[in-house]
Amino acid sequence: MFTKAIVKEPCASFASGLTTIDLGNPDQEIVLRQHQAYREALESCGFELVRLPPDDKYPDSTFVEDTALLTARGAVLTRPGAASRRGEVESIAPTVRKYFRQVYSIEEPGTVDAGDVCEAGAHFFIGVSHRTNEHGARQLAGWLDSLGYGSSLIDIRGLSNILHLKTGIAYLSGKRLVVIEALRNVPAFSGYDLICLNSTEEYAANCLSVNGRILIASGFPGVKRELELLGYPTISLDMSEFQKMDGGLSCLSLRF
Ligand code: CIR
Repeated sequence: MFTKAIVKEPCASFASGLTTIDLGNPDQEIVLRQHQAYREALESCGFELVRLPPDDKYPDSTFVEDTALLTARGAVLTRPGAASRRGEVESIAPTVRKYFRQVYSIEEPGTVDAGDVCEAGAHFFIGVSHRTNEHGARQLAGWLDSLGYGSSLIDIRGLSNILHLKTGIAYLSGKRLVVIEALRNVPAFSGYDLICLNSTEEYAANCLSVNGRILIASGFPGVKRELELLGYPTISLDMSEFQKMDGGLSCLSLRF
């Protein structure tokens, strides 16, 4: 069970953050409403929120997930691949240190966005992407090993439709993963039960399994139905404005 989630409200400069998607500009009023609904959904799943104030210096800073990896045995502060996001780590570090005794850091020349890191029980899948480089992925694998966790590196640099590994996969429970078609045949996923999404529902791959429920982006009835048939209660959230900035459900919080 998770008990706490760190969230950071979207700042006024949110729309000037990084994006590769051409879905138009986010509407700030709707952004704030969607973030509030997200916070309320986490609270309804039993989370106590650690709420950090918006920070206009870093337009992407509401996507807190990328700045740290929190595990039951220790935390790792990352070094984001995008230079414009590096300073976000310094501002989240005191909060992470407040709750974790064991805190490691990714060092230069390594880069890691924790959106590339998918925890699946005692094993972690680490995406090597255009944000997380091999050096960073190996440093992270080393820290995870010292905490007693296994990991596998998955090269996603050839996949143009996903920014981070977790844009395309989510861990549900047991040996079950949600994956997009392009990741279906990844050798590291053999032995897992895969729920493979059809191409029109790929944005829903970034769902979030928390305390017995699954937060899912609204507008993807196929995957919602499939998850419910498997016995997972779902909570649907409108993520339209975060999607415009390449963000998804997992990116908006750090859960522990
Ligand atoms: C970025 O490009 O860094 C942000 N606009 C979106 C980050 C999304 N984070 C995530 O998937 N973990």
